[in-house]
Amino acid sequence: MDCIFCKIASGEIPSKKVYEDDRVCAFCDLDPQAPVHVLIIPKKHISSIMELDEENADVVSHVFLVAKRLAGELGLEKGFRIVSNCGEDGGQSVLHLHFHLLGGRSMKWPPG
Ligand code: DGP
Repeated sequence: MDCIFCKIASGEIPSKKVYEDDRVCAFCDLDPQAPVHVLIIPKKHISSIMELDEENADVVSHVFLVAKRLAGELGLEKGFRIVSNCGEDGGQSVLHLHFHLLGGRSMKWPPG
């Protein structure tokens, strides 16, 4: 499958990985929007939130536990934001489910 994030997960495309286990990996975003901007992805290809179902959704809770762990390791004690853009109006540009972990600065609301 011609998916950038599948290739990052497999190591075919290099990335700055900050976490990896059998189900997920996390790496620094190429175009950081905050001092800490990490993408956490399931290794198995899931296109977006819209492709989640009872069979594959367990990985999402695992992603959040990994996010909590990374927030501690990356010094985000003051807080952070997790974002998953979905579909065209959501601003999703890579069609492999991913969660942005953003921190290291104060976040605005609502996002643009
Ligand atoms: P989204 O717009 O929510 O689909 O976010 C996709 C993010 O992926 C965007 O912030 C930039 C990042 N990105 C795209 N291609 C690469 C890549 O090859 N390597 C890394 N590290 N990040 C990438």
